[in-house]
Amino acid sequence: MSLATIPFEELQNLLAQIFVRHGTSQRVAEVLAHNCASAQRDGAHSHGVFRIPGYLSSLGSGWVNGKAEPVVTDTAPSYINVDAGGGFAQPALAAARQLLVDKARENGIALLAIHNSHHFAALWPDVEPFAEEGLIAISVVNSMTCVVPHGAQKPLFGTNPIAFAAPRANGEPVVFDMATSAIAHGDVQLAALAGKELAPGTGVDRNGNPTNDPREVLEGGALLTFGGYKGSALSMMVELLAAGLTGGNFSFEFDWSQHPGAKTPWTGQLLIVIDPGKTTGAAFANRCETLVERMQGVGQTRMPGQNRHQNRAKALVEGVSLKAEELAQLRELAGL
Ligand code: NDP
Ligand code: PYC
Repeated sequence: MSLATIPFEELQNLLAQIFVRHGTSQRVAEVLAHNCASAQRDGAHSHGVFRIPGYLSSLGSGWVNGKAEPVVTDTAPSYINVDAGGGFAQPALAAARQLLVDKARENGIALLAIHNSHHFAALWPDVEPFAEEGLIAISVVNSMTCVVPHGAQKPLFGTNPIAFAAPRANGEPVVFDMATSAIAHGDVQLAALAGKELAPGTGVDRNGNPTNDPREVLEGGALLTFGGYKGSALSMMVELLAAGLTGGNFSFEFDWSQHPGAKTPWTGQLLIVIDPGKTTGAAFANRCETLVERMQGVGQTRMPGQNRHQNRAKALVEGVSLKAEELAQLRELAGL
């Protein structure tokens, strides 16, 4: 396998061209391209350019509206609702973002509830920028039924990630972003492509028997939650906040079987943004720094988000790395 590199801006433009060519508006294309190129740049490969064929097949199937115009409703001093119009969640967030920040700064906390939306990406790009401007952000999104609730016999939950970002005085923001399934569905697909086994305790086959074979998980099997009943409770919480509260679909509530090629879960997303400037305690970013230093002091050498930030720093100097065949395929999809 030979690798290629491409400058971040160039990758972003290439992806935007592809999205427009496959049915999105320019605005939606730019938001999705930035998100996907950022994931590739940061080495978050399960949601980098690997996702492009899935985006395109969903767009081509008519399942997702690539030209949707989100409708933002200023519901209450700390509450915003957005109807994403059957389009992607990230343009819906972008449409409401400034109002969300203004409300968080005004009131100390603000909530953005997005429904009628498709989220096919990593979640950290949705929260990290808030921390870069001194705010704390938490987001949850539900996906598609492929995870068995703890102790149950059949899948019901989605892979349902939780992302958190907080500003830190002397370093990159503290960010984590994790599926509540034992492994993200995207990583199962990557493992299947690479012919790799899954870790024990990750998934079951179509008969509910434990399997380490990613193909058995993908072909009628399912995933387990991480951490047994604890991850299962968190996954339930994600369903309730991302779908139950926002007006979006639970992971089991949409039926894409009549849309061959549909890949993007039609669900909901919740974001909560907090202005730590309202605290009566010491400056939050300093408190965050203290905690990180103490964690490192007791031996934690790898912080969540650290790998991504290291990959990003490298990519900004050397270019974003991807497989040469992927780059060729992207150029073809862009009509170049
Ligand atoms: P990982 O298990 O790879 O990582 C989870 C978090 O733990 C990351 O913040 C990661 O930081 C951190 N981490 C990893 N290893 C260590 C370590 N040894 N020590 C300390 N921290 C560590 O992610 P998942 O597989 O759970 O999720 C992958 C992606 O899939 C996420 O971006 C998620 O949003 C996305 N996803 C999207 C869905 C959707 O519906 N849109 C559904 C499910 C998942 P780092 O980033 O630096 O590696
Ligand atoms: O990796 O689990 C996943 C996923 C679901 C939807 C988008 N990514």
